[in-house]
Amino acid sequence: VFDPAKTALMMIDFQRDFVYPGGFGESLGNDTSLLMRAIPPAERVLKACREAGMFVIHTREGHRADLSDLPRAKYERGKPTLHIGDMGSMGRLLVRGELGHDIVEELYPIAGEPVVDKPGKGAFYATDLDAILKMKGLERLVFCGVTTEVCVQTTVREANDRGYDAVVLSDCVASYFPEFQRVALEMVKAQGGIFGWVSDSERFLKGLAAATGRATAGATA
Ligand code: C5J
Repeated sequence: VFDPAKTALMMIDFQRDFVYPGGFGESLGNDTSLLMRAIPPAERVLKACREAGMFVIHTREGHRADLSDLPRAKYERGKPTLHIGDMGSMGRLLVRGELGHDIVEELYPIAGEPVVDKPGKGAFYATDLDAILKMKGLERLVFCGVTTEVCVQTTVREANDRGYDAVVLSDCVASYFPEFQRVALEMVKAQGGIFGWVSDSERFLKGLAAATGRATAGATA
C-alpha cells in the first residue's frame, strides 16, 4: 500500500552507453544484452506511473566535456579498451551532450520529468536530487535502472540514509553479471530490508492500480 502522490519513480541511468553495444559498458568487456532485458518491464512501469500522475525522475551518469569533474580515481577504474571521454561509436564515452550519454528512446523523459546529471554512481552525490524530492514532498522511491549493483544500489543506500523509503523492482533493474543481479537484490532486502526492499513490475503495477483506484473512488465518493 503506498501513496502515489508521495512516491517518485526513479529511472537510473538507462543510457545508451550502458545498454547498447558500442558504449561505455561494452568497452569494459560487458555483454550489454543482459541490460536490455530490463527495458520492456521498465517501459510498462514508466507508462503506468505517467498515467497515474506520479512524479518521474531520470538520472544520467556522465561528465563535462572538459572532464574537469572526472576524478583520476574514477578515470583509472577497470581495464577498459577505451576510457571515459574517449571517442566511441556513439560519441565520447559518458560525456554530457553525446548520443551515448543520453537515455534510450523507449524510456526517454517527457516534459515535467527532471533529468538529474550526476558525476558519480550515487544520484545524490553532487546533484540537486535531494532538493527536488524535498520540494515535491516525496518520501518513497521506486527504482528501475542499470546497473543493479552499481548505480542503482548506491543510490538506494544514499536514499535510505537520507530518510527515503526505497523499493527496487527486480525485473526493471539489470546487471552485466547474473550473479551480481541476484546478490545485489538479496543485499537490499536481507535483515528485514536493511536499506530498502524488493518487488517486481507485476506486483508494483497491481499496487499502483489499487492505489489509484482507491484515490479515484475517494474523489468521486
Ligand atoms: C556503472 C551505472 N555501472 N550506471 N554505472 O558504471 O551503474
